[in-house]
Amino acid sequence: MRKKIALIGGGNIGGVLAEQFAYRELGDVVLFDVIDGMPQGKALDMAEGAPLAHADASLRGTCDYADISGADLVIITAGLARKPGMSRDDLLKTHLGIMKSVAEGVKANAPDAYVIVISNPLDAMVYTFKEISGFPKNRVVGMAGVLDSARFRAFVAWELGVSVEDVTALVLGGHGDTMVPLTRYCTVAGIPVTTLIAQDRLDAIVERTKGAGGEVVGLLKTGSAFVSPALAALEMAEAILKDKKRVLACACYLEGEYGVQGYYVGVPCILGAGGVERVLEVEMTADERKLFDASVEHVRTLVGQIQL
Ligand code: TXD
Repeated sequence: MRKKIALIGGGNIGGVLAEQFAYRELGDVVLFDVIDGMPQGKALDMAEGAPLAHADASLRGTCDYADISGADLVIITAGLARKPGMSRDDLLKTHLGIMKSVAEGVKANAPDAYVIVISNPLDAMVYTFKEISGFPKNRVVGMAGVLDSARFRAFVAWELGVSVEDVTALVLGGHGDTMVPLTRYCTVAGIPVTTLIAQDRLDAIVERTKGAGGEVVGLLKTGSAFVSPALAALEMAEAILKDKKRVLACACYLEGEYGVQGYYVGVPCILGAGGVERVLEVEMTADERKLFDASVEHVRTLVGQIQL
């Protein structure tokens, strides 16, 4: 019996996710959106391509929440993409209303699902989903750190001319300009990157990582990054679906860890069949902790603007 995966939002990221989930045979896919015909058309097109992808998985599009009934995994991209000049936080008001409707729809139709939230502003949207759905913290996680860490890894690999596969990295904190790429924990095949790249170049890579989302938005002009975010969510989804116990930087609900109480913040966690199975608390220098705390403060301020 294949897992049932519901994608709430059939836009840029939702479309890539639907294709990847189905063609990798990770489960049967239901693509939900509010634009009549769009999810149905996208799903039908991908389903007709399945023979060429040598993939047996069902794909269907819908505008009816009843069709996500019993989903094992739900991934939420509902909302609007950023336009040039817009910050992630600018999306807050619009997306609050959307997330409330999504949380009610998922709660009513897939009450036992594991949920990965992607919609921006991420730290506020994943918090909103958890508060409205009432789902336990292990079953609601935000996708940001895996993407931000991938960007950091790519920039380090390009700088050194090495395989991206050999670069590991952790980007913690909120998903915004205050995110904290921890250079001290970045290695190339176990070799600390601080011994391979000069500090000024590392600083430049940190800054590019923090601005990477905006860099793509500025180039695309009509939307934001969507392939790398989809692949980042897929990494998290596979960890849950296959019980891989991956250690990944995810937006997790903290209840005392890192001195944070009752907010979603990007931290390393163990992701498996139980969702967020454990939050890992890493040592930080005073400087790193100062940056992390500033990022947490930004999350607190953002969430403080939410009236549920
Ligand atoms: O790292 C991250 N978390 C970020 C997240 C990385 C990149 C993009 N980030 C955010 O994801 C972005 O700022 C958006 O908030 C979401 C989705 O980005 P995407 O590029 O997929 O946006 P699209 O293409 O506009 O798709 C959003 C879809 C669109 O088809 C709408 O019709 C639909 O969401 N939508 C809804 N679906 C369900 N329910 C409701 N109410 C709804 N409203 C809009």
